[in-house]
Amino acid sequence: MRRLLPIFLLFLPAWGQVVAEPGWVRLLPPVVRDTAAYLTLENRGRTAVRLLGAETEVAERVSLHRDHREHRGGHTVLGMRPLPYVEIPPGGRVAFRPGGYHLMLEGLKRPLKAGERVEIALLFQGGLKLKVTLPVEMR
Ligand SMILES: [Cu+2]
Repeated sequence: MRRLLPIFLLFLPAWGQVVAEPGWVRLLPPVVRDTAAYLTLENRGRTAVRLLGAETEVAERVSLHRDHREHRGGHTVLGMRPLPYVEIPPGGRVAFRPGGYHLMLEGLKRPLKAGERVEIALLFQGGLKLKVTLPVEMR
C-alpha cells in the first residue's frame, strides 16, 4: 500500500492550483431564463489549466461565453460566443466580467433572488473540480 501511494498521487488533480476570487451572478427579471456569472480565476501552478465548463443545481447547464461587439454598417452589434474552454496561463489570472468572459447559466430552474448564494462547480481539464459560491446581485 505504501509503495502504491506515490504513483496514485501523480494522477490526483492539483488541488489548490486554481484559486477563485469573489464574483457574482447577475439578477435578472424572473421571466429571463438565462443569466451570467462572473468571477476571477488565478492559476498558482506552473502549468496552464483549462476551464472546460461548470455545473450548478439552479440551471439546466452552464456554458462558457465571451461577449463580443462587432461593427456592421455603422452599427455596433453586441453578442456572445460560446467557447470550448478558457485557458489560464501559469501564474496568470483570467477575469470573467461584463464585456468579456462569463459563465452562462442556461435554463434556470427557478427565478433567483437578490442576495441568494449560488453554488457552482467549475470543471477543469484533468478532473479538477472547484466549487465556488457566488451571491446574486443586481448591478
Ligand atoms: Cu452568454
